[in-house]
Amino acid sequence: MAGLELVIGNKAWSSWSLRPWLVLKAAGVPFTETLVALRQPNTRAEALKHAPSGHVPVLKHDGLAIWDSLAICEYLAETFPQAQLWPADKAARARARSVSAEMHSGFGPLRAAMSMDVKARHPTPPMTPELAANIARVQELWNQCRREFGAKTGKPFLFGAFTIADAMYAPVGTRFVTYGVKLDDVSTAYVKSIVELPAMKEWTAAA
Ligand SMILES: N[C@@H](CCC(=O)N[C@@H](CS)C(=O)NCC(=O)O)C(=O)O
Repeated sequence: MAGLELVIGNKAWSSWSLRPWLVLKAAGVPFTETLVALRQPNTRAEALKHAPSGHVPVLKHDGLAIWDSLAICEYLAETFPQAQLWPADKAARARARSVSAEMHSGFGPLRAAMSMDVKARHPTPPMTPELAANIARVQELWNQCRREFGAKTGKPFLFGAFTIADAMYAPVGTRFVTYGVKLDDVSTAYVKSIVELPAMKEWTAAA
């Protein structure tokens, strides 16, 4: 099997790159990184050298280019089944896919008002009704996943052990830290688990 190469954006800002990067770390497989510098005049041209979407992340493996964070995560789950990147239980897996897709396709106001900036600390942005609703919904779904699945396992992540769902929400956790958003107790503990993950620390240190 040819090596894995993940094409990513700057670690400070590229929340979409962070997600599959964490999943590769969770899978424990070696991979190389290629940087496309974001916010440059030639960013799109450089990204287009790797995939036709013109965006990062892109995973290159066995002659394939796979783009879009969630598609990459699904490919990794399929390629490395022993890593259990989705929960083993069918109901938990369905919920993990639901909340991952909800993150991938939604939360526009939160993403716009609080862009990822892992090392920085910024003032909490003005609380529009749309932003407040996004923050409330994230906490609601984290609480539901912890209550119905994760907490029962005695492990700290949404479904117990770290899965793709946690990778999808990791940059939301770091945003809440960066922008000083006050959270309920369950969400505070969950964010702490994300931030203290060795792979998350490694990404942040490299940012
Ligand atoms: N839906 C895509 C979003 C990818 C995306 O927007 N990537 C940003 C970096 S985080 C990017 O490529 N920005 C450069 C550009 O749009 O020129 C995914 O999930 O991977």
